[in-house]
Amino acid sequence: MATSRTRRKAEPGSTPAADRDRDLMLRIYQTMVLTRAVEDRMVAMYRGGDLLGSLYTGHWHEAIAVGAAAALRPEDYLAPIHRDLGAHLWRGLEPWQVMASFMGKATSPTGGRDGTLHYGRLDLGIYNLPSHIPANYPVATGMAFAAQYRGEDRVALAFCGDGSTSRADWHESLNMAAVLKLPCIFVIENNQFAYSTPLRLQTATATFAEKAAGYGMPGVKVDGTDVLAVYDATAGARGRCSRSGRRRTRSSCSRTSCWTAACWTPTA
Ligand SMILES: Cc1ncc(C[n+]2csc(CCOP(=O)(O)OP(=O)(O)O)c2C)c(N)n1
Ligand SMILES: [Mg+2]
Repeated sequence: MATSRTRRKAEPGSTPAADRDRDLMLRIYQTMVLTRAVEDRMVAMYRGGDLLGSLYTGHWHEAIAVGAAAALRPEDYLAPIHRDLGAHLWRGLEPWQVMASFMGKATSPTGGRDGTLHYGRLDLGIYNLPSHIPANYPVATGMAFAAQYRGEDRVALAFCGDGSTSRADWHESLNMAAVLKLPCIFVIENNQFAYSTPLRLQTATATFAEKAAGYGMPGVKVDGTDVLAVYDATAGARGRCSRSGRRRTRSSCSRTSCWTAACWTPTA
């Protein structure tokens, strides 16, 4: 999470923070802070033996989850993973509902059937995280297909980690989305490890963004701790994906399926 001590000048061509929508910036900041606060509390509860299942936090992923979710419209589909509580909170999930899920309460979004984070909120356009990762990728591809088939102006955005990119369903999803020119945005949260497997054993390319070219879609790499960079990259991808954006830019052939790779560089 960028702080005043780490604040740097805006990237060339990007809008300086001072010129942005103040209410939007405030809400993004509040949601990132809330995400960290909720997860800090959950860590304490986990250590105290108060949670049923295992706990993954989105520490240092807040800017990716919140920045990407904030750049979408409410009608767009979201397919988060275990690092993306911030996206849920942005869409309106209440912190107590997260706690209820991890404690297996009947009041949780899954009615107490899940003791971890496999909850979703269909009414908020958030689909349940399938346990096997990145099974949310084919789900997002399907949601984008549905939107395109129905002629709706909405996109689907799916998150995944660096380790998930080695799975077959990851590649199948990207290929199908690109071939069918679906309004889909794929975000890779590269935190350099998948459990104990380091990045160098996961991919032979320097970045995940460059893999996009192999599928015939645009790819960008941004600093995943820079919420404005994530927001801008996602907003740009959404513009290329959306029906109205395609009409505006007349780029109907090559840009209908998009990709944003958000990479996190450890600072400590
Ligand atoms: C198909 C599958 N294999 C293994 C797991 C167990 N698992 C849960 S999180 C995780 C690490 C995933 O690494 P990465 O995709 O880089 O995400 P990160 O946790 O680093 O954010 C693993 C192996 C799983 N959920 N699904
Ligand atoms: Mg990882």
